[in-house]
Amino acid sequence: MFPFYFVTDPVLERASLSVFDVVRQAIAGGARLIQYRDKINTRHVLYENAKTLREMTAKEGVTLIINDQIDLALAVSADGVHLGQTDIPIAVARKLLGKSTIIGVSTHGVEEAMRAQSEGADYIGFGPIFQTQTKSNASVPVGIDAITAVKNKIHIPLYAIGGIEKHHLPDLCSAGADGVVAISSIAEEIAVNVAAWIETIQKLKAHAIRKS
Ligand code: 3NM
Repeated sequence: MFPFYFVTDPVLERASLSVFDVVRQAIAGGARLIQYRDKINTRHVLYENAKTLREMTAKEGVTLIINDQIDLALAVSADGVHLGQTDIPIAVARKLLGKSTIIGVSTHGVEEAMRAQSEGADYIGFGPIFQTQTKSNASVPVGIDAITAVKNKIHIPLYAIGGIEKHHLPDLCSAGADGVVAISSIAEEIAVNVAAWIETIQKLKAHAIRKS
């Protein structure tokens, strides 16, 4: 179980920082689960980038997930794909990708989460927990308590996403989040922040295990 899920976004890429630099920094900080998410570039550029990211992640034994595009995931032998609610059905994705490929799904409520699980998702993204500026069409924030409501109904891992800052981690972990995604709040110093977030989450989870 990876406590921190690193998702790429143009917010992270400044003039001097490419998507490769961003991912290199995330890996240096200890990220073991990376999603290549790019809603801007052409599919040709996406393919070239994904191919390079696959080489980089494979070398480090890091899991690479491709956002939305199943053919791209197949073309670069990614470990998985992350689907939104408006993408092709999970069952179809599963048929195309096979049993061992990871399929994650973005969900925004208990019903979507339960449906994702019953249709064969391996994990869910759940959010936005808080208001986010990073996703243009993000839905209404669900709040931390919604995590517990979802985790009471599903057994697959839940990654909390949307407007998450480091000080939210204790509440997110006690609500039942298995891991978190954060984009804007780790952007300033990616490697340093990813390392600090991972350490914090691991300590919180170790503490929870001791308590139970
Ligand atoms: N998906 P930040 S929110 C990519 O709710 C994404 O499904 C969301 O970025 C969802 O940590 C989001 O900067 C953006 O708020 C997360």
